[in-house]
Amino acid sequence: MYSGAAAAAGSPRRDFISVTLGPEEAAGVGGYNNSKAWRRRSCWRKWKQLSRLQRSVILFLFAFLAVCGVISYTSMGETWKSITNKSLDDQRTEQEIPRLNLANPAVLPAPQKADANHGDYPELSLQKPPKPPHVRRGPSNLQIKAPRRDTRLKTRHDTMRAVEELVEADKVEKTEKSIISWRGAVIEPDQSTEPPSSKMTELEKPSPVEPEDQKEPVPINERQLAVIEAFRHAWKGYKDFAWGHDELKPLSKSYSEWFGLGLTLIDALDTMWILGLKEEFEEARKWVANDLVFDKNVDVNLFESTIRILGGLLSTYHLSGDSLFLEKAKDIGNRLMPAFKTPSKIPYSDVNIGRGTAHPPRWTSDSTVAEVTSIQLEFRELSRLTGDEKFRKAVDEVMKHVHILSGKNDGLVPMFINTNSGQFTHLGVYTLGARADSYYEYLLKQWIQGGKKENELLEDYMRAIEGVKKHLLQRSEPKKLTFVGELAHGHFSAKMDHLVCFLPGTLALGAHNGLAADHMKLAETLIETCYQMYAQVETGLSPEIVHFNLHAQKGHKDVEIKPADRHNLLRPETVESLFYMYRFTGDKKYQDWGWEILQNFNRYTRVPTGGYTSINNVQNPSNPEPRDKMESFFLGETLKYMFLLFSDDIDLINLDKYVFNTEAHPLPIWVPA
Ligand code: DMJ
Repeated sequence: MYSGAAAAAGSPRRDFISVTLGPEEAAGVGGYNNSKAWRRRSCWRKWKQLSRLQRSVILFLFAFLAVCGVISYTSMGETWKSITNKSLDDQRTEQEIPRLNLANPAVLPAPQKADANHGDYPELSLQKPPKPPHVRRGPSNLQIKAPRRDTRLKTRHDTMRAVEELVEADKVEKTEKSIISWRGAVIEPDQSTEPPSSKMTELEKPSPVEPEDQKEPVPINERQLAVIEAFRHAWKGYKDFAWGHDELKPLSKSYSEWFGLGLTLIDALDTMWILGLKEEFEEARKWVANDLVFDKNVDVNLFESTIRILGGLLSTYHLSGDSLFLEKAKDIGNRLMPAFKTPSKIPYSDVNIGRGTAHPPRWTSDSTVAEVTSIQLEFRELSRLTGDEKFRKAVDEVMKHVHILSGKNDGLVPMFINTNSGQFTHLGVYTLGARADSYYEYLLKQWIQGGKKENELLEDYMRAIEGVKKHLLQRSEPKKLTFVGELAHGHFSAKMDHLVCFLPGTLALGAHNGLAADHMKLAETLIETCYQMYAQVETGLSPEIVHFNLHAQKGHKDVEIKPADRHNLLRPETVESLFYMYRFTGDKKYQDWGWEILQNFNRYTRVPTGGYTSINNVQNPSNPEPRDKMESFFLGETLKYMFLLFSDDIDLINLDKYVFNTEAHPLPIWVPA
């Protein structure tokens, strides 16, 4: 027998449980009866023998145990569910990674020989990357907010980078929540380009991020891979021999300085982004973060540093969302402002960015018209981003001034303008080439940038194109190519700079934006001419300047080249226009022409140890006479436009959302179509 201690102590209050076993049960007397009926009866008898309190306590205990059981069952269920899901996720990831790996192009080809042609590019005949599963393009307009960690929201680099992004996304989750790393960019999640100023009109404020594009990404094709390969080859030369300097000298394996600001590196930043070259981008970003210093006693050209450095930093900021680039853009923007302190407000050509002083060239107080009128896209955008109107005011004033200035010829402008008087100088010479070219380009592009509202810009542009048609267009013999010549004091010259080949693209962009349809027709005839400037030359590369034959002569082509003009600086203008023409017409011949040009760059300008070089003689395939210099615009513009030309993805820098500055740096259209 067992009884509880309190019972044994004879306590009057029995607030404890006492279980008493009968003698038979305790001793097993009477034999073993384990029938169900006996057990039920026996239990019931014992239950009845308990006091009410004892029964309540037992019932309470049962109820408590039941509740505990239900709770633990539920939480076990959750645990199991998550374990099951996790293992499913793991399985999915394991299945996706190999598939994504297929989309990730194989290791890119080794450097090519200078005389390589397409047949010599076995590595470039890579399999077409399959559509990456679950990967789609992110918002194709401004990437001004931190991109979501969801790997499906990446841009078209996905074909190159999907695996890395999966890994990166995973890393990000495990590390700092406040910093999101995406393609080398370090982005603060709450960062926005919203300017602090309330002075901005609604339309001029940075556009909000649009809902992401739902379309499937367009895979990178073989020609684009060839561009990536070319870029990497050029970058290798720059990295090995000119890192952090302005330009590579690929033959002497050294570098040249112009401003001492890492010009090639900055010009190439957004190209790397667009091509999906993450590692290169990250490395370059580090240089910008740690080594790019503008506080230097150095004279820079206002125009060149605006289009290449300010433009490059702004576009990279927009593409990456990385505020480092905006900070640097502000810094250089501020340092360039002394250029506008002139009697006429027409800026000087040169600024000392360390001392804050500016001056014209030593031999004149004139500035170049194209230079003072092709810095507006960049400074206007800087104002919009910073909320500081001073940048925009300064450049708008120049445009307003030029708008009402006399000395134009049916909208065509002279090449020089005086910084003291504000008047055009060297009147009577009109060209769409050097010193005037991008004036026309920026009339249209500013109008587009600002949401097609600034009528004076449009008027000036339309009038100028009429002026071109009236004074500068002629047809050559024997092929009757329409070309843009020059006018000097009433005399027509059949001379055309390669620089003029920006015009077909600009005309096509205008037509795309609703301007006269005959602009598109003219663009089509002019791009044919620009192509012939390559095709009719022995190396298949255009010289810097051509002269067209106006009269048929036996054995003469349309294009004549003077000895002083037969160099090629790896310029972008024809490829740039091919890109616009392909975007707007879808005619594959433009891609094919660009492909020919790329192959000829590879044949005649590629330096085996890294880099590409400008050449002195496009007429001598056996010795094109390398000049030992790779201009920064080869990476900033030429290869970027090549890559875009070969793409069938209209959202890869959508032309209804971005406008390219004259150095091929895409800036947002303030009111996208
Ligand atoms: C670039 O710096 C720019 O495109 C500029 O507008 C003209 N010259 C070079 C490229 O040729």
